[in-house]
Amino acid sequence: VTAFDRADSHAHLAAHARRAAAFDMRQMFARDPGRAERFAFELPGLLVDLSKQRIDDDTLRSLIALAHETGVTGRRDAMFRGERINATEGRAVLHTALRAPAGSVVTVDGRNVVPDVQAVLGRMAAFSNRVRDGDWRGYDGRPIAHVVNIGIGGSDLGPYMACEALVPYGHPRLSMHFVSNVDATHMVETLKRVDPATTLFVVASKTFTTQETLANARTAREWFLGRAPDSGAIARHFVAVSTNEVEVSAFGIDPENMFGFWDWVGGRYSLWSAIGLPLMLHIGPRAFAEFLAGGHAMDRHFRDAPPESNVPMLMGMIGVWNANFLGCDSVAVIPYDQYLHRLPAYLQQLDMESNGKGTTLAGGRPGYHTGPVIWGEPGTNGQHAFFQLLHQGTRIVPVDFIVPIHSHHRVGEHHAMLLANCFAQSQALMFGKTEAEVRAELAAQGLPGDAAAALLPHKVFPGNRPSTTLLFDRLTPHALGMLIALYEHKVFVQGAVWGVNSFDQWGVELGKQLAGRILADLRAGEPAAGHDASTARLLARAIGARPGG
Ligand code: G6Q
Repeated sequence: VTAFDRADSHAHLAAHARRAAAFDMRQMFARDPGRAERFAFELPGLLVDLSKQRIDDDTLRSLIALAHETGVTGRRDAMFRGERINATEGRAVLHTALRAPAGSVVTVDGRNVVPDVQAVLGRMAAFSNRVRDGDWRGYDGRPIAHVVNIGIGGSDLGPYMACEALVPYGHPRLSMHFVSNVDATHMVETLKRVDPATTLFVVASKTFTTQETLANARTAREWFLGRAPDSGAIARHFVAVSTNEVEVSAFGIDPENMFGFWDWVGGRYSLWSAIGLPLMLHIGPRAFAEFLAGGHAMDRHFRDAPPESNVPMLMGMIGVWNANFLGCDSVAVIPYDQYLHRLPAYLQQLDMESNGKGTTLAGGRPGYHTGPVIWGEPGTNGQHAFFQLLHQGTRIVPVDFIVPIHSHHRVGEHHAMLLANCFAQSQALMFGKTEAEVRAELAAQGLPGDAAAALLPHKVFPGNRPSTTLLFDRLTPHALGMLIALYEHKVFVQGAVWGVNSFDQWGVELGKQLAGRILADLRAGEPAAGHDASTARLLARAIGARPGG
């Protein structure tokens, strides 16, 4: 039994949820003129509108009580202090130190890590400036024009998402490429688009033992050596980002060309560390500093704001409300911004790898659901695809709408149309369309009685479906930093309530182990004994042998 089960507010919320089944947001808005104001939260450059969630004042009060009873704030403070809250790996969790201003103090084992962070940022900045200024040159004397990041998971999703998000700030000479998949297609198709003499490979791996990344890095090196004048050229074309200097050297990258980080940076929280090197190359050190400052601004808010107005806390708790009390299994994240097209994939890892856990910190099984399924695509595209289910399906899927007020592009009416669609979707989810409204509409269209009656139920929208809208001024590096840190802390809050360790990922290990055995079979050209019949058959088929023969 966890604090979540035991909490008085849990029982209260469960009872409250039975009443909430009758909550009708249409009526709540009609009856309460202050609702939009009370449930909207302003941070510099960002408005978070929670008023279209199925909550009332009592819900929020009880959710805050639940956060207190489950020790969210204590755990938050322990994280900021550098305690080893990642218990299963015995590590501190300090992505917040990566964006702490120079001069602040964050200690791990009695050592202030901020100077270490600043030193790496300084090396990254010096290197980025040389590449961006054209001073760092390839083997034939031309400046770098392509950056290929080779990494996977946390060493890919963050820098890829952020580089795409901040294209308007990108260096005009540099094109950014990201190779993650061990499927050779990913590397082959990327290499077709780059010139070895002007390409910088960034091999990004915290451990430098990840199978996919090392395979891709070896293939890239081989390709490069087949074209470069001599192996000395490696030093101008390959850099590494890692915590493992020994393996980096063994691979053939000079530690001079390595940018380090620390075990207290989790992979999916590492964009702010040297893993962000491609982003710094892309947007430059100054804009990268603004990105960090945005993250830090959100850290200060999360650390200092009272729970009643603490946005990550409220978003996290409302997520708990939707997941555990209203029975929602998934959350859709819909950025109305094409530059944020990788955000759903990024948040999918952040949230699902952090809170997709079936064991509590104490080692027991939680008697409730933990992390929801996170998914999404940019709007308006999603509207023409899966929004049907969001509006009329039998499942309730809470939606996060994320949209900037200003676009980077003033082209015709595009942005007004984008905003209109975004606002309309949350309105439609909330309002729905009643039978009476549909009937009146059909009558106005002059549809004959029978046809109208047959069509009527198909055109009704139940409404009362929850969403949050995050409305920010413009997609700047600072705004992106705030947004990402906001979601990190939201995930943190939920992990704390559910009593799970949001910072390990043992669930990815089993597949890796089994893949090792199966790869050995593929190499040997025959399945070893001991596989289940299905796997044995698949293997046999792939190898070209006949099952059992
Ligand atoms: C993230 C995970 C995982 C990790 C990759 C790559 O939190 O730990 O996605 O980032 O497995 O690991 P390396 O950086 O060690 O190659």
